[in-house]
Amino acid sequence: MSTGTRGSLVPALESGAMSRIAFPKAFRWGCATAAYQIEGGVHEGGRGESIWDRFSHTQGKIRTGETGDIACDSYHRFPDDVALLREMGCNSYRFSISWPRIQPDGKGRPNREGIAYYERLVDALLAAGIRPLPTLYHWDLPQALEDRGGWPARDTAHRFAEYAQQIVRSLGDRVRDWMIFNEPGIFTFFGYGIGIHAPGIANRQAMLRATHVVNLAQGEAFRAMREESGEFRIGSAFSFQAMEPASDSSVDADAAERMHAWTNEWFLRPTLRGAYPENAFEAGVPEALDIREGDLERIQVPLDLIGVNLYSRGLVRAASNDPWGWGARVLGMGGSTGPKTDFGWEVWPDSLHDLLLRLSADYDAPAFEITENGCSYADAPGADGKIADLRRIAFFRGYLSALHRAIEAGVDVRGYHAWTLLDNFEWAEGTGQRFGLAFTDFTSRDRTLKQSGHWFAHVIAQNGFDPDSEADQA
Ligand code: IFM
Repeated sequence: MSTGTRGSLVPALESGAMSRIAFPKAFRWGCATAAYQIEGGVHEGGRGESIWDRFSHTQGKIRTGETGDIACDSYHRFPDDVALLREMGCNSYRFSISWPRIQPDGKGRPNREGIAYYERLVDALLAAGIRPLPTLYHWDLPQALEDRGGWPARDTAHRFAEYAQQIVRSLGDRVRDWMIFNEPGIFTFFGYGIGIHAPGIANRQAMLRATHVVNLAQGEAFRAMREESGEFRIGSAFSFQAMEPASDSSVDADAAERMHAWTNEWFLRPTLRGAYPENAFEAGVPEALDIREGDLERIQVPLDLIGVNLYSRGLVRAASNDPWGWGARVLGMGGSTGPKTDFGWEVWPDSLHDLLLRLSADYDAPAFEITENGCSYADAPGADGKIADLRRIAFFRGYLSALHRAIEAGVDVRGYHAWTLLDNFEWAEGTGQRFGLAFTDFTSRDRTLKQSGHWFAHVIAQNGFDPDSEADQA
């Protein structure tokens, strides 16, 4: 499907002379963050405990032994974050709202201090001419709800819809665009399937149940939000990877299709079409999901925006006896062929192009925004204090070129958010993986724009870049 140079960081450059890459008028440029990864202030403003507080304080769960207690201290230093966004000329900021700041016990009336924090943040963004794009759930479930069964328990869907309604009631006078979930596939699989993220449960049955309850929660939340205002534009951010067979064999091709279903459609298809992908069902899965009468109708909602979180591609081989029943295995670091980031993720810009074209064709050309895309590299300040993260610039050049080709091919993409604004608490990796456009000094909590941040500002100012120009290289 791809037309680009496979695996190249800068396909446009390799293909010879090319005209300037220009993004559509009114294209949104921004950065994304998440509450637990940046806020800190975990005991302030009446905030309750989240599953990530409990998990990160459990010995051995975080590679560096850190917690998110302080993180980037954005609870106090959010004006610094807004200043960085301004410096780069961003006109959109995707952040997340911490559920336990709003409902410390996961139920009941909203905590006024929690709401006030987000009012201050939103007001600062609006004053800077930046669209606030809050995500309602980026993985920090109130611990009290986990104690009552967490995402595998159906009641959590009702609790979530109540919380969603409270948020839009409180902030809806100044926020118009919303994202419901961040990466349902990741937090259910990592959190309940393999247990490497909070709440640390490794149980296939719990994971499958959680996926269905999350789908229900999204449908319920969408309706609750819509009831508050027909003016809201409501989306969700899903994790995607273009799945490619690792060989020319038909068994690998079938395996890649099954992985596409599990990875890219498990949440999207029920939401937009009211059905789970058939080719991902093996014996026992429908029963494990505990689908009840009327569930699929409650899940199906017309999202206004599809948020695309994409980092890499999946190269797939058929596999028998895999513990998940996928009949497939996505090759990891050793098997894939492109360059790798510090996290070991393959840099493969065509994945973004290919995935967008496929989803656009399969789902009647919905409106997309890129809600996350980025890379981890540990570049630190040099003797001159500058952070020369040239590999990150190469990464963005490649993915933005691929995105531009998708737009030229007719895909409706309205905006792009780099992951992430500043180096932060990267979940089970602690602060060990740096994805930021700004460097965070985790002693002083000072932020400094990296060279990639300056380059991003240049791209935003021109609404594109010239692949042939030296000035646009870095
Ligand atoms: O940091 C995460 C983010 O919270 C969700 N998407 C992937 C990022 C990088 O791992």
